[in-house]
Amino acid sequence: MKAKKLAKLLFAIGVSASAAQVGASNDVGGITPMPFNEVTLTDGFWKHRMATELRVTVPFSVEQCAPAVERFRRAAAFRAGKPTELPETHRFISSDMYKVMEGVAYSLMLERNERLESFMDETIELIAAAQEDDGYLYISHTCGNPNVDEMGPKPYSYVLHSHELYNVGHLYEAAVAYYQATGKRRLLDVCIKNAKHVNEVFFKGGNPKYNDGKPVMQAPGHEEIELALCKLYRVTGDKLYLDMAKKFLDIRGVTFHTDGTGVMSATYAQQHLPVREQTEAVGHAVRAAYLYTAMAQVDALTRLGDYDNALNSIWSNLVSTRMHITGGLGAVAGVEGFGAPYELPNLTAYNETCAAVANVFFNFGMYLASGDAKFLDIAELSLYNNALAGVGLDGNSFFYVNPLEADGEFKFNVGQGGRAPWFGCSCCPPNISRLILQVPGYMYSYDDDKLFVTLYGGSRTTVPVAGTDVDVLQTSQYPFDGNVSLRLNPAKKSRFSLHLRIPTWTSAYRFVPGGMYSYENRNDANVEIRVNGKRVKYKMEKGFAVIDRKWKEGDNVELVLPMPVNVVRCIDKVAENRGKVAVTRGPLVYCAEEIDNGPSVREKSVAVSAATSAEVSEIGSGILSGLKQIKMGGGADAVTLVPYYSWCNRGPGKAMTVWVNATE
Ligand code: FUB
Ligand code: ZN
Repeated sequence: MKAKKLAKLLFAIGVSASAAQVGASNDVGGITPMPFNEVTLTDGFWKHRMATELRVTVPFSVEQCAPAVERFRRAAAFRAGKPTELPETHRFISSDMYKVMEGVAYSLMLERNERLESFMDETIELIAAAQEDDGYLYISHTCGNPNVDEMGPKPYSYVLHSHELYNVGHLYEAAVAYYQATGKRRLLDVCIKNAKHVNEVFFKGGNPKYNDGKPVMQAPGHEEIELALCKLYRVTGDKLYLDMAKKFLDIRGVTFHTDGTGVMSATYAQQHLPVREQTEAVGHAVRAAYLYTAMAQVDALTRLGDYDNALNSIWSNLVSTRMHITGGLGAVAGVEGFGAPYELPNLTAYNETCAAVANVFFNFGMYLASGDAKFLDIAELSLYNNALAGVGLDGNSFFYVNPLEADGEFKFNVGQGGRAPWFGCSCCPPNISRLILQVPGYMYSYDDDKLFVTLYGGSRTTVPVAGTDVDVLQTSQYPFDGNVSLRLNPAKKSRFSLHLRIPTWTSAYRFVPGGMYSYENRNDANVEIRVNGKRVKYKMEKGFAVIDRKWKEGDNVELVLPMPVNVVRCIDKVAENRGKVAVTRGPLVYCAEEIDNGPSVREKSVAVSAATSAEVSEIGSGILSGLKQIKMGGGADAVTLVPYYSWCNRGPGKAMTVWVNATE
């Protein structure tokens, strides 16, 4: 791999140039994404969201971390033998803080902020002081006040539910990000020490303090460390961490099984089969999606393709039987996970924000490994609908669960009654926050003489393609408008192919891959591409329109992705959606809220034919200002719809529905 490409790839996945020089020598196949901090948002949707993210969400999240930071302060004092109250017993509040720290690190790559950097450095010192000399890091056991039912009596004695490795996995991600942002390696060293300790205790044994000196040899109940170890490998170049990631994957479902029900069932933690033999998405959705993300990464890094078949089967199963139209995963509340095929309730849908975030990570990784845009369709679906619904437009109010219907009552005490500033179990807010910060990194990628534009939005970047640097300036109001303009400025005239993603939602019949959600009206509008004003023919390859030519400075490409209002019918097997339709426009799923439609909104009906006369207009004032609403139907059945991601931003959540009764 050329040095420049390797350096960019390393950076994109968590390595600064200096780190790349220090040790990382691993080559990674497939497509290279442009690092998010090398893509400047210039206008439009993401520029706006990013401003709220940096101005509100990141500092707000830091404030919300205070109780988690306090635990570390106490643990540090405890270890130093100073008088202190014991830290509150908690399985994974640390992980929420680590995710906040990861987000802070990303924000520092976008704009320097001394206050945030001080928060990081001070917190890192507390973490380092709370770490045991042998590398162990988990406050409740270190301070001798574990909740034995949740954590076991001793370190690593209840790996199924203790979250010891889940926590440190998030720490590794934060450390890699902070090293990438600042070059400071204090936290990275804490993680290296911890990872080496985990390797000894889990795979070698010998220390009587842990599992009587025998190797624990058990995969953690909550996946996360596997994908984090891939990041640690990439940043250090030390193959130990990749080997550990693969070992944790390969012992899952092999060395340990539970045989209970609910959270004690083997499927709950994806341990019912060796992972390479798994074919269906089962169990806890966040765990599952982190697992699949790690499998894709380990496959890419080892080039063994061990999990290829499993991943493709699981993906097909997911998108054709177990995914809501919003890209939501994990419909069933009790297990925060997948139910039976087609078990996709609306009012009681769980669809945790974290699961949607993980769905983006998983599918973007699958795209990078395969070059197939069908994975981007799912990443985009999940991003613009379920994931974004997880954070309010104000930037500091959140949803944990994301149902597709609401009646104004609290269902799980974590969402439907309204957005919340934070949660007792607050995994979701920092997850959506760290995702938004990385979105510019989902816009462009490249591979030798191919330049891919994968997500549309006002932005600028410089992509190394075909031996030259190509400056790309994109103008677009996507996802509300399907016109995209690209000005290409290669440093020198060069031949390369421009790959423009043509989303599945532009097709005549289908909203997304998977066969569950089809257009009821035929979507006959055609995609058009012009180069310097002239319409061009293009070939389609893996979901991309490919234009192969010699490009020169100032070439202008216009892409038109028509965005009519579409009416979507769900596969009949989903009992809840029979006789109903959903309304979509572009990648956005719309919903009808009580505030626009009255309290009986869930009883309204729309005629499929009303889509052709639907009015699309920009909302002029209020918090939804700038968003496009849809009005369709007439009389008692006139319906006003807003993007699903924007629901419950105008006062507490009342009635809402995505699936509307269909009269035809
Ligand atoms: O267990 C840690 C996190 O809390 C999970 O990822 C979420 O589903 C929630 O249970
Ligand atoms: Zn969550």
